[in-house]
Amino acid sequence: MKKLLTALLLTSSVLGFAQNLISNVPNRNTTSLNGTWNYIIDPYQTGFYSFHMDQFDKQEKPAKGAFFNNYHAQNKQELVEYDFDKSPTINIPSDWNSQISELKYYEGNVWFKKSFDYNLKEKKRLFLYFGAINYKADVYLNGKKLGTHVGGFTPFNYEVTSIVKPKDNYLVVKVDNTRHKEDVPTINTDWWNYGGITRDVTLIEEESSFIEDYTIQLKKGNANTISGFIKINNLEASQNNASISIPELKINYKGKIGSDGVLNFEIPTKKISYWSPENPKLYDVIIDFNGQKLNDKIGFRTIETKEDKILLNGKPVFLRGICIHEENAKGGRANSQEDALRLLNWAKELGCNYVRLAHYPHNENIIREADKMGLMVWEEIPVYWTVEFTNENTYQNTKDQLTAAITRDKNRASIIIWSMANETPVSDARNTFIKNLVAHTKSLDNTRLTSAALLTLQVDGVGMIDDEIGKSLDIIAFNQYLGWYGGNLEEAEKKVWKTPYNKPVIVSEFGGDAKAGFHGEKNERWTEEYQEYLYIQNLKMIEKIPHLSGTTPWILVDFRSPKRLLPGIQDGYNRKGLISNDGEKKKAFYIMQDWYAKKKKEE
Ligand code: GCB
Repeated sequence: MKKLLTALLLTSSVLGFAQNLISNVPNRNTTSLNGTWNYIIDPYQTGFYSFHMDQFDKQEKPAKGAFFNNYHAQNKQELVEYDFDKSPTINIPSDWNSQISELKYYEGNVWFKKSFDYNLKEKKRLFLYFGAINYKADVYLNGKKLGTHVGGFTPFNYEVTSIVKPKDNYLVVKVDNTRHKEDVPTINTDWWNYGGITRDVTLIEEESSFIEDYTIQLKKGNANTISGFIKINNLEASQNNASISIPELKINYKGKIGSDGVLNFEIPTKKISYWSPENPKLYDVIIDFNGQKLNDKIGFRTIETKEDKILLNGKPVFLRGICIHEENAKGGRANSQEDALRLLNWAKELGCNYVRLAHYPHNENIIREADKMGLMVWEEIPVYWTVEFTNENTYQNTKDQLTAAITRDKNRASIIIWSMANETPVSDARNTFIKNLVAHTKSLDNTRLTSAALLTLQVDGVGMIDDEIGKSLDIIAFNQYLGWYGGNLEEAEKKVWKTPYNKPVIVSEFGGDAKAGFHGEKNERWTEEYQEYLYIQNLKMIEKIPHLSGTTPWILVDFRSPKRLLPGIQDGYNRKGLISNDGEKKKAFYIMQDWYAKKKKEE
C-alpha cells in the first residue's frame, strides 16, 4: 500500500504531459536556448535505469547516477560516473548523425544538457518550447521531470514557472531515436532517421493570463469575412477584453472573451488584397488582450475544389510543384531561415508555385518563408507505408502530431493541403484510420483541403486511380514511377489512366535516380540522360491524366537514405533529386523547368 501511495505521489509530482501548444512563438517575448549544449552518448541508458532496470525518474529519490540530476562529485572519493560539464559539446539545433562523425549511423539514446540563468519577474510565467526533437524526448529542468514527448517533427512546450531559478538552471533532455513498429513513422522509411534536438529551443515569457492560440483566416465559403477564435490561457475573471486590428484593412474589432477563455469572432471586410503566388500579400495583424499585444503577418485567400478543379481565390489553379525533404544538400536536418531560402529559391527557379513538404511537418521557418514567397504548401504527417493501423496508441500519436502541426501552421496562407498519409497499403483498418484523421482535420480547420499520396492499381494495362479512401479526400493524389520501378518508357504516351472520382488529381511523385555528372545513353540507368528521358516521357503521359491539377516530381535535392546502398552511385543517397547534394542541377531539372514555363503560359 505504502509503495502504491508513493508511486501515485510520484506520478503526480511529475509535471505531466506536454501542455497546450502555444502558437506564433517567433513573435513572442522569447529567449533562445540554442547554441552550445553538452552531450553524453548513452547506448545502454545508464543514466536512465539502475542496474536492475529501475527507471530513475520513477524513484522517490532518484540516485545520483540519474543523469537528469546533473550531479557532480562532492569530494575526491565520491563515485560518480558521468559529468556533463566535462562531456563534449554540440551546437543545438542539429542532428547528431551529421554533426558527430562517430554517430553517423547511431540510433539510440543521447543526453543533452544546457545551463542558463533566468530572472523571471513576479507574476510572469515561463514556458519551455521545443520546435522538434526526434523521436522521443524525456525532459528535465533542475532535476524535475517536465514530461515525455513522442513524435519527431512537431513542437511541444512545458510550463517551468515554478522551477526556473535566477542562476544555474540545468535543462537535461534524453533523446531516443530508436525505431519501433508502433511509432509514426514506423521502422521502415526511405529517409535518414536523424536523431537529436533538431529545431530551436526557446523560453517564452508570458503574463499570468495570455493569448495562447488563435485562428485568423477567411471564413469557409466567404471571401469577405475574417473569422476564427482567440484562446486565453488562464483567463482571470476581471480581464476579458480582446481586439484584433488589421490597420491596412481598417479593421479594429473588439470583443469579450467568454468564461471558457475563448472568443469566437466574425469580421466582415471588403477590399482584401488576396494572397496568391503572384501577390503574396501578408497583412500586419495585432491581437490585443488587455493591453498585451501579439503581432503576426497573415495572408488571406480562399482554397476550394469544384468538381475536378482546385480554385485559389475562386480561379482554377494548376499546382506546379516539387517534393522537398527537410534536409540540407550536404546532409543533416534543415532548420534555419537560410536553409529554407536555399530550398525554396531552387523551387522558384524551377518555376514552382507550390511545394510538397514530404513526409512530415517541416520546421516553421520554411512555412513562413513560403508565405512570404508565394509558394503554396502541401503539409504532411509521417503516416508512411506500414504504420500500425490497428493500434489505438499509434492512432492517438498520429492524431497528436496532426493537431500540433495544424495548431502551429493554421494561420499560414501558404498551406492549402493537409495530407494524411503516403503510400499506405489498403485495408479496412487503414481506411478507418485515415477517415478519422480527415474528420479530425476538418474539425480543427475546415478551410483547407485534404489529400493523401495514394498508390494505384494496374488493371489490363490501365492505371486505376481508385483507392476507396479517395471518397473522404478533397484531392486525389498518387505516386507513380513509370520507367523506374517498372513500366515501359517508350510507351509512356500510350499509357491510359482512369479514375472514378470527379475530383482534382495530383501526381504527387514521379521520377528516377541519376548521379550528377554521370553521363551515357538514355537507356543507361543512373545517368543524367536516363533521368532526363524519364522526365520527358513521363510528362507526355502525365499531360493526359484525367482531372490533372498538379504535379510534384520526386524530388528537389538528393537526400540521405539508409536504404540506398549502391556503391559509386548511391553511397547512402537517394539520387532522384533534380539537384545533387553538391547543388549541381541535373539535366532533368531543365525539362521540368520548361514544362512548368509552358504550364504557366497556359494559365
Ligand atoms: C516513394 C516514396 C518516397 C521514396 C520514393 C523513392 O514512393 O514516397 O518516400 O523516397 O518513392 O525514391 O522510391
